[in-house]
Amino acid sequence: MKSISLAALAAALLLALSPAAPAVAHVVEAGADLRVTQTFAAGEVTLVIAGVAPLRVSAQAFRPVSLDLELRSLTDGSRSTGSVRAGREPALLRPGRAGPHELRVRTGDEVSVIPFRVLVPAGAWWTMMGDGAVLALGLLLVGGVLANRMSRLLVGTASAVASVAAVVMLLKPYLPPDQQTRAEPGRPYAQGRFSTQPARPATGAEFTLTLQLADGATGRPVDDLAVHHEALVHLVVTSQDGAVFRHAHPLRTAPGVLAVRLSLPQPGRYFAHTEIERQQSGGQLLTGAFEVSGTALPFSQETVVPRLTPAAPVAGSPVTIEIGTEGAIQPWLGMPGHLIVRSQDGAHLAHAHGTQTGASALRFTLTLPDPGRYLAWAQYTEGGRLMTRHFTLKVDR
Ligand SMILES: [Cu+2]
Repeated sequence: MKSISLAALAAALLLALSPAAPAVAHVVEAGADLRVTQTFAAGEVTLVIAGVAPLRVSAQAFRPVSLDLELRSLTDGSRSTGSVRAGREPALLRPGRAGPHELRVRTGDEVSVIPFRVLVPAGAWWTMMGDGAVLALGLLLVGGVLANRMSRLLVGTASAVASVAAVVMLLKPYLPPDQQTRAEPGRPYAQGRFSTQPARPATGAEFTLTLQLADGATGRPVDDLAVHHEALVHLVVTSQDGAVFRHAHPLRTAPGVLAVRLSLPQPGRYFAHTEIERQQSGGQLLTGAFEVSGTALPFSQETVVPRLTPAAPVAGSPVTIEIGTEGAIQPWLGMPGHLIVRSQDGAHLAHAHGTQTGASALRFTLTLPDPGRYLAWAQYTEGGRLMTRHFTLKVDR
């Protein structure tokens, strides 16, 4: 019961101290599992992180994959290790104390480093109370989330709030000290630089696509990415003609550095579009291009004929796009369906979320700004498989 009253006290403090609640609240829901999707060469893996003491880390993947995990405190260097296989029981990791941590995730020779902050280790409220700096920071970070729960507290679900308070942990990249206290409403734009290793990838050969993010004002690495739609970054790679499409979630390998291994079947020019979202800021789209050499390898792309309303879409007004599916859809990246639409010239990329309509259809609504031909890909998970269906859209004036 003591923890409940402390939680209530903390929640009350949080209400007073959380002016930036909406910006924080969209990053992650307290009490909900934290989900971070990343694309390893071994396949797409969604890490699901729950609890704090211990931290329960499980993995979901379309293919069998096993991961070695190392949780490291950046405060005192203490470590906890474990391993997890996709679809199996979670690994249990034990953070030694509150504060910034890194979770290193390794499979094969790839390592991603996910920074986050453990705010309140269970059963250590008195420690927190004694640690003024950590407490103040924790209050600012969890403010929005707990404040949302306050009304629930008032209507009597105190235990729910207490459990939230006891296990609150935000998967929140740690910020350099001078940025921690600056809760500005909008951060400068990030500058993104795409590069490939090797510089000129060949068809069928694995290469690394790297995105380096620098702060538009300071030039320093951008390391305050918020998890949005279950990933730190969403990368879409498309061949200029739209025949080849990849949607990946690069690994954070160092502050401001995101990398993913790809292999592409067709030579020519490719576009890279990346969606990022910085803490306390809006979303941003970064665009790059690169060339692939070599000879074309066989590949195929599944297509679909969508139902459009109106049948002839017009620039500047919404079009509803309905895609038939074969069976029950499972959520992917937190949504039933995703629609990615690129203008022919690669200058415009839109990402819409779909709703399931009936047993076997997905519906998307979006507005395209300019007339022209657009390339579109609908993505959803069906029967444990990720489906990608391509179609084109002609938008009239
Ligand atoms: Cu994505």
